[in-house]
Amino acid sequence: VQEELPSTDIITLTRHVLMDQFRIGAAATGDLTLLLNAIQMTSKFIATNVRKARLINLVGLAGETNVQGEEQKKLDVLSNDIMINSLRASGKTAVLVSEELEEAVIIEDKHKGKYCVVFDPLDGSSNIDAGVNIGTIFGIYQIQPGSKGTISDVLRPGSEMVAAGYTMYGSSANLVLSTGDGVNGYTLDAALGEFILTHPNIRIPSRGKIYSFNEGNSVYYHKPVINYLNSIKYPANGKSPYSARYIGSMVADVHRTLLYGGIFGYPDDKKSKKGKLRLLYEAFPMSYLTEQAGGLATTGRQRVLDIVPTNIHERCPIFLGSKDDVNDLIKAYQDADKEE
Ligand code: P6P
Repeated sequence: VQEELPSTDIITLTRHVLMDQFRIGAAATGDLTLLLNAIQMTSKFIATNVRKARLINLVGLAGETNVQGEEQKKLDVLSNDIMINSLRASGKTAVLVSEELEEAVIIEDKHKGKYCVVFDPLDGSSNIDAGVNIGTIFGIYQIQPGSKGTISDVLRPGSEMVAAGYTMYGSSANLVLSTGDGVNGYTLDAALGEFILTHPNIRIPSRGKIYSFNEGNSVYYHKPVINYLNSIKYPANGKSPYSARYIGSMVADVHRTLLYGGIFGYPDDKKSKKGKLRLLYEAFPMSYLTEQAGGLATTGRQRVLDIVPTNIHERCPIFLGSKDDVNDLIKAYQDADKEE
């Protein structure tokens, strides 16, 4: 029996992005590839530390000392530090926005480049003690023509991003990325230290059978959301109801939605007036990826990627997923608004 020979036509993320850039004829200076290499490195570093944390319980709170007696940094602080340092050192960035930092980082001239990166270094980290998948989410803008790189370069609609992605840390590290021409998934081969193309051209099904909401907030939900959820939990004309799947880690819930279809939602409600998720480095990147995979992302009344941010940490309501499912949600808002 012919033994399974390892593939010798391995497509690494770096090679695939370069092929993509040349194929779409981008002004391939290689800058975006080098920036994405810096992001890959941070994902490998974070993956290693998340895995270690699970093994030797490094997840303690900042301020404690770990088994080596070193000053213990919380994983999300560690993840933020490696991203800031690596993105600065790449020489390709001008403005950085992190969920962990109150203010944007404006890169000093000698390290300045033409990209702005907005990111949540370790989203869902409150779940890490339970071994739930968590992740890094990032979005990339190019600075505006003539700009030296200021906060106005990131207070722009998500539709102006040139790339977005996430790395999910679970049994393996999965990096899902779009540079504006579809979505591809890569899995870290720790032995090679490379992200390998494993999910080429991810397309979200036009309709799914899963809804992903934290229904613990139902008592606060507004009418359109209540009506929509009832329509899939108690369907008319004998259709079978949808299944509920909610992990409580955005990267994991969105990853499943991209692959299996359905709808993920974190609505605004009577308790959270603008919802909970952050616009710039959670909603924008995930909406960008969803649209690039053939899905939709809305606040219920507006395309998420059309929103113009007013501050770097603002929140927004978000529903994303299969286009037929999200269109049903949008119709629930239109019907409810008509009744007003
Ligand atoms: P809730 C994790 O804390 C997070 O920021 C996202 O990853 C996740 O989608 C959401 O919050 C979960 O929020 O209120 O359902 O626990």
